[in-house]
Amino acid sequence: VEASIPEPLREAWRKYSAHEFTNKDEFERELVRHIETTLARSLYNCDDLAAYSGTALAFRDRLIIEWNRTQQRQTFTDQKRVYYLSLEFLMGRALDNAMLNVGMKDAAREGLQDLGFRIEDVIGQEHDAALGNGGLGRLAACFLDSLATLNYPAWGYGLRYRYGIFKQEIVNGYQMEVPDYWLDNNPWEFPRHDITVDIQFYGHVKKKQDENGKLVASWVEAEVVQAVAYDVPIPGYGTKTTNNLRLWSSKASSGEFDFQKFNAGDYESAVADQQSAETISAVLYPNDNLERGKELRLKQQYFWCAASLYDIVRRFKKTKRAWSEFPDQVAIQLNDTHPTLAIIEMQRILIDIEGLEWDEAWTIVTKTFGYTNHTVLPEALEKWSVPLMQNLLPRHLQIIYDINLYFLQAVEKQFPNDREILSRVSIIEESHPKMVRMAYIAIIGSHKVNGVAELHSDLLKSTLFKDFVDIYGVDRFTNVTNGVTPRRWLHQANPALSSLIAEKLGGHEFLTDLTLLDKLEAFVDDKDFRRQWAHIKSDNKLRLARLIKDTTGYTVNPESLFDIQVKRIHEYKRQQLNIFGVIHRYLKIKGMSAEERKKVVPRVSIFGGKAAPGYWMAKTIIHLINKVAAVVNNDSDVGDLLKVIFIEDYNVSKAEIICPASDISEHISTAGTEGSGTSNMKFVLNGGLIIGTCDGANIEITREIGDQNIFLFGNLAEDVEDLRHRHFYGDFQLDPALEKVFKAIKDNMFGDAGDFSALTASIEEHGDYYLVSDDFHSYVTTHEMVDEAFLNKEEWLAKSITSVARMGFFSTDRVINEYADSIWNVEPLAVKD
Ligand code: C3B
Repeated sequence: VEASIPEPLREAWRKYSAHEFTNKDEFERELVRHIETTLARSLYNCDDLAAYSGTALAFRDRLIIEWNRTQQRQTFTDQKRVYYLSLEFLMGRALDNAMLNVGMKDAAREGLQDLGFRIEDVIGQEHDAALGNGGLGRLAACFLDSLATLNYPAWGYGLRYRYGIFKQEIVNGYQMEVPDYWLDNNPWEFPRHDITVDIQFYGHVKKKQDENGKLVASWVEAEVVQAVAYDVPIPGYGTKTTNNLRLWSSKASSGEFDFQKFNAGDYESAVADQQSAETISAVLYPNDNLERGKELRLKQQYFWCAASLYDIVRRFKKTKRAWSEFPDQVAIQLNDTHPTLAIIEMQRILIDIEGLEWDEAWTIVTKTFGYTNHTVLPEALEKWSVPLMQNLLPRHLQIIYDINLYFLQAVEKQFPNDREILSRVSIIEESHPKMVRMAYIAIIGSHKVNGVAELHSDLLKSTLFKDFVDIYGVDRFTNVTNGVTPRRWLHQANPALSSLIAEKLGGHEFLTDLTLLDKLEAFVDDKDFRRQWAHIKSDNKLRLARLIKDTTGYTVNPESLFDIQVKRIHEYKRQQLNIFGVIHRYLKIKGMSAEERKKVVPRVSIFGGKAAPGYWMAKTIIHLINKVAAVVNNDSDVGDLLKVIFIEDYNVSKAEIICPASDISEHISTAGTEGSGTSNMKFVLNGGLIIGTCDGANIEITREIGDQNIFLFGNLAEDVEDLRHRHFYGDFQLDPALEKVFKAIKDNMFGDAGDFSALTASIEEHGDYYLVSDDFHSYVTTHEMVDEAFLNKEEWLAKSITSVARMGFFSTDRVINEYADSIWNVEPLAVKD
């Protein structure tokens, strides 16, 4: 059925077509209308939540009007589009972002005030959309913001999890997980019940003849699950472009499969099937940098890849172009290996369904895909067991075997005298059971592979993917250093600083060209400017102190040095190094005379982050932090000289309060383990200094801001392997200061020492894989330098301002332009006002 209205009837449409509100009064009218009609409430029963829902609906109308226009424009011009496939989108709240991006926050503030509401209270009602674990998911969210802001025709594709990342509660110092049901009252999604795709699982493969007598494979007797699209509008900042994030939800197929059961009277089991279909998109796997090989996870991956590809192919086919033009119209970026099956699915569509020859199809596939690697940690690299894949996706496994065969034949030709390279680069690992190495498929099936910071990309080339550099040449591998969106992480999170900068630079242009920040350096010596800068930091620290008081009950002195480490809890990120350093500081203060204590720089050590529910060591670290907090914070001997805080349930909206409030933040991973890190960028952009190892993007941050403005410590990546090797052969000496810390723990200073023995043993007895002891001395002496530096307020301010001025490189706008130029080959779409 042709759904498009014929030209003669379009006049009426044009006349009545929806318009967005453009000022405070129109906003108020829309708000009241939504409250009274959509929500069926009135001025007699309108609380903050209803005001939030009404405001969100009013802004949603605005977004969807622009969304419609953007989609029409993109369809009409039919330029090449980018599709960003990510299993995680850690979006956080949408309302504040929407208000700022469309430039209507002031109007909304006044409008709400007229009607009796404070905008902060209204914004605070929104539930975070937390469809991600950590850095990888948040990066995807920042990318969407930049893609829209820069007017790229781009879509995000993900899963609509019923439960996002769990909520963390701390009970007696332990992490407890509570499900996060976030979908109630979520006004930001549009269900598209008309956009569905049937997705197959299980079954088997039959060869049959097509109409030309050619043998083709066909995947038959499979179970079918339906994917339903939910669309989330993504507004750009200061532009009319509103892109689409399409999230798939699973449901039982209404097709034949169930019908037979219903007709056979097997009602209960048909309903049970429905429930089992719905579990596919039920929950986000809560692991960060860890893969566990569960069948449901593989189902999620295929379900989402297949639905997304079907959608992309359908859009392409509408244009009636030749298949060879597919890579000129479509760029697909794989956010880590999670969507690697999209490569196989594309090849399957082209050869089994569209009837292309293998080589022709494979050329199209490799020109279309790009793959971003985010980690070198071995436990995070995805492998799927062959029997599992055989059962769930029989046709895909055949295609994988074929790809591998052709690939290995070519390698053999290229390196005729090297037998070992074949087993090293084979997609199939010859283990028991055999495993499919997803990263290898991603490399072989893409035209570009990139890491997320220079060191990381170099490590990929020299270690993990070295053989592939030999095979394909170094040009297939590139680096695109991560960034953050300055809209959320400066303008939204730190409005006062954003205004002050705008005042100095004569406008907010820096928000879309972050390199303009360099003009701030001219004001470093301006006394008045420094005072204002310091004042904003104090206010932000007060705001965080209030959050701490409200959530932990502890009172902290906002004059103290705020030292913050917030990120997923992981041994490689080394929160244990931090808490051991805190214990060291505590013991030192305890041993001081009253006179000596007067010289101590008061400090608040703030932690936040979730541990994967099954990651026992990470949970032990959280437990230790909380036990140390309970002792230190109640020690009247120490008072304000040291406080330890664990902020429960760290998430995006808390990060927006935390990042602007640091004096110093910690990015202290074992060198060579952190892909990039992005919170390092958020903290510096908000005027905090950082202490860090020579790892990930810390190195490039140092290069940009100058090594006098950062506190670097610890062993270098190039020395890590050697140190580990030496530990392995018994060459290990526990650092003497760390030994004292361990003694305090073992003397039950922080409760039952048995609770923490695994943690100390991993260092003392099991080889100290993360080099906590090796870096301890350098870590604590660098912290002494931090104290010293903090005493010189003027010098510290100068460092803070200079650093912000030099952070222009770390915007995701720069990142997206690099991907667009060097990987996607797409152009922004011109948008007229
Ligand atoms: C993360 C890395 O751990 C970070 O260093 C990096 O900044 C971000 O990705 C974004 O590139 N990462 C993650 O959050 N989850 C993974 N499974 C792998 C990497």
